[in-house]
Amino acid sequence: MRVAAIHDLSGFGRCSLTVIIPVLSAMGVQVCPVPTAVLSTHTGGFDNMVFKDLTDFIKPCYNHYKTLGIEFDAVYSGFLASEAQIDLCLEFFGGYKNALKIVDPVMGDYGKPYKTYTGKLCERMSELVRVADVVTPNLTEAAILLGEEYTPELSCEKALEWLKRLNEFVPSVVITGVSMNNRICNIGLVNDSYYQVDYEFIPEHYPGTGDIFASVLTGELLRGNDLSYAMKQATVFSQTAVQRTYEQGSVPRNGVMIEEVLPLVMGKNE
Ligand code: PXL
Repeated sequence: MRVAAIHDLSGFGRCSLTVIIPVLSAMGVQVCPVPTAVLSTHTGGFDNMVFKDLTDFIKPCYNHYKTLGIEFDAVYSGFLASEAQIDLCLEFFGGYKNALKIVDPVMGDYGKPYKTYTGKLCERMSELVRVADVVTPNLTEAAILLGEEYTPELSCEKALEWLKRLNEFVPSVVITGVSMNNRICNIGLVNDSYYQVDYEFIPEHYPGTGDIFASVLTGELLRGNDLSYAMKQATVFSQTAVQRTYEQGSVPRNGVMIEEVLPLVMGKNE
């Protein structure tokens, strides 16, 4: 299995490609990174980070793969560096019609867009979501996509309504980090079936958790598993990794310490 991963490369802080490559590789999937930007650190909590926009790189990279006849089983997009990258991703997805299309509409968290995300980029993310087979927003991103106000808690009715509205244009929808009914869970909708995977609340937030979740989800879907199973595996692995990081008292902005838990996703690579 081979995935084109259109995400940023942040050197320090364990998010995007620095977790996506090890997780998917451990699951037996070949990752071909198509970097959208190179950063010294992620955008969440370090002063004076260095940011190199790679918008100009994506089209020549796509053209080269097409010239070589390289095929992908999945195309998986995440953090984008500019509005123009929406069009470049649309071209990439359009060029691999048979690939599984995963859009993680990375835009923000806790009700706020990330530092580098402009209003226009957030607005245009909904165009990208429309070509996806699977979309994995967190609660903040789901609110932005739907033009709704972010609230840290959702009622069950609202949660289901949000899933259904996203499901009108994406076949498989997963919303992560939803607080409802005094629980925290990841919720999903596919073919009119609702899935909910609860997990234990940990009073700390680590950047990159969503990338880890979406990578395991992608790996499990590529193994031929259904969304419900993939959500369970992705939740359990993310939770275990976060728990281990929390127990070690690591600084949150340094990200999730996946190194020692990676063997847990290796499981059943035949
Ligand atoms: O994990 C999402 C993410 C990806 N890439 C960059 C980020 C973040 C979240 O902070 O800053 C650069």
